Amino acid sequence: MIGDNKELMAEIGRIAEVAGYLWTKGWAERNGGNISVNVTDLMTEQEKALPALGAPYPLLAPMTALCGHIFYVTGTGKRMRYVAQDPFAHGSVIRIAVDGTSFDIIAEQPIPSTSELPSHLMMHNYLRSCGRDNKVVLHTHPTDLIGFTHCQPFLDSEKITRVLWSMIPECRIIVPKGIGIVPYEIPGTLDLALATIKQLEKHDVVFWEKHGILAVGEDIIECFDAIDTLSKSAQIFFAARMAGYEPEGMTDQQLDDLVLAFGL
Ligand code: 2HA
Ligand code: ZN
Repeated sequence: MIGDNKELMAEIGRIAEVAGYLWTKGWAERNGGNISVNVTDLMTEQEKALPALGAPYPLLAPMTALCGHIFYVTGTGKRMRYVAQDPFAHGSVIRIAVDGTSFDIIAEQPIPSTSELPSHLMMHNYLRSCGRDNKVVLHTHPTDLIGFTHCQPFLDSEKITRVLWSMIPECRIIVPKGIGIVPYEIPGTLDLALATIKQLEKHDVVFWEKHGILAVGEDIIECFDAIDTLSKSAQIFFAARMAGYEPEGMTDQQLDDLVLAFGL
């Protein structure tokens, strides 16, 4: 039934496209990474009322800013390379209950959601409650960016932001709010979610020490582009280092000129 909804299927197609990029980039070993996208605005009233495929899943805390909202989420243990091929066999469409305390899977198959779903929903809930029109939470494992998080001096928001911004002008433009840092936490935990939400007050991209990257935004392609641009900067930095020299980086003036030129 939802397969007839062209707008929704186009968005699912963009999710599958990005899942494919995560795999081909080498950022999604085994079941690494997860995606959730708020698709409420793309659903008809009839689709929003689809019956649940099984029993409701309770949530840890009520998601008061997400009552009745609908998400596509990748499945627990599912591989990005297969999400790319068949998003409905490796993820599902879920609906948050009207009181925000549980969710139902409503399409297309009863694929249990990513282990990070409670964290993703807390982030969606936080961002919407601040009035940010956030639709996407994207988590992935880019090798080069994770590499930076193994080096203590770079586990500093200002320092890592300055280094990556200064490798190419696009980075300053495409990631204008810079990078938040979350010290190591066990994957999938409430502590990791809460520490990430704290960083989302100021940033749209957060580095998780020795684990991965989380980006939020209004559009899945833009979320991917932000991480991809940071990865490009990291590659330039490491390529220069491997060639035996310290990359000069853009000057403060050059970075500030971009703020004026692009109204950042
Ligand atoms: O979904 O990447 O952080 C697998 C993960 C957990
Ligand atoms: Zn991960």
